[in-house]
Amino acid sequence: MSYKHLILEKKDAVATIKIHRPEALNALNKDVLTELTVVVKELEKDTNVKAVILTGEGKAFIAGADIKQMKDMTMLEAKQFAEQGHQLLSMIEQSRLPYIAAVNGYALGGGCEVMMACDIILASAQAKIGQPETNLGIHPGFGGTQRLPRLVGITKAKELLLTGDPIDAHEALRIGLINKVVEPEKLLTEAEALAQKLTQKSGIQTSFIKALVNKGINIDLPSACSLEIASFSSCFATEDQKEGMSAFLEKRKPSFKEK
Ligand code: DAK
Repeated sequence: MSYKHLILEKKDAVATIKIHRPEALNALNKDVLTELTVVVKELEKDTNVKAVILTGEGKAFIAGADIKQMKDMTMLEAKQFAEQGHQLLSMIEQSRLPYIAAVNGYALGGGCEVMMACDIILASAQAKIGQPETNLGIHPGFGGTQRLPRLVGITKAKELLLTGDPIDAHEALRIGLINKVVEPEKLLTEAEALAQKLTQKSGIQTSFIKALVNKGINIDLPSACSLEIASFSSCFATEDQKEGMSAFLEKRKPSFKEK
């Protein structure tokens, strides 16, 4: 399928989605959200793909939800818009695939929320990250009030949400919001190297690990540990477990078959 606001590239087992609406700093309108939803579903089904990079064209990753489109929304339209965003972010979070956000510039509002739904976040040293919605007379609507405190703790989350002030990539790294700060010209190369590394893992384990962390963080520890026990034992029903352990003992690299 061809996209108006996205560029999709596939190299080996890595898919790169670039949001391409630079005239509006890649702001998320309904069309962009719809296209992102379609591409995420498409990649989920593509068994040749084992890792995804999400990035933006130009000086923004995503400068937020589209303010021009939101300005005259009714309450019902706002609810539908928020549900559309939440559905997309849940799909990324629950995807079998590891998503790497390569944050090339502004990641504000909905952009920060998309970023937080990804599994590993690399940010350009030029990135500016924040939840400025309060300055527009609203609060985050794509999960920002919920994912941000889970990632950085209540203290820092409230500061960012209440002030609306953006932070730079180094501060985002310091508070645990992102994984790494990268020089702008190296961002995509680093993201690609990381993605290639992830494609060498067992995709079954990638999806198990994502599910355990994402589910476990929202439930009590004993229940979460029970989930891990059940999941761990099911690893032993996979060929990848036999292959991984045989490869170690035979002093060779494993070749996982996703079985
Ligand atoms: N929406 C629409 N257009 C945007 C935009 C946005 N979020 N951000 C930038 N643009 C447009 C600008 O209007 C401008 O368009 P023209 O005037 O050229 O037509 C173009 O992109 C270039 O922007 P600037 O001229 O402003 O560029 P600068 O380099 O001077 O400034 C900036 C860059 C990122 C600092 C500035 O553009 C800015 O502050 N942008 C807004 C950032 C922001 O407030 N983001 C949060 C958006 S609110 C909900 C659902 C979702 C949400 C909330 C509730 N429910 C339904 C409950 C989420 C909300 C948000 O994300």
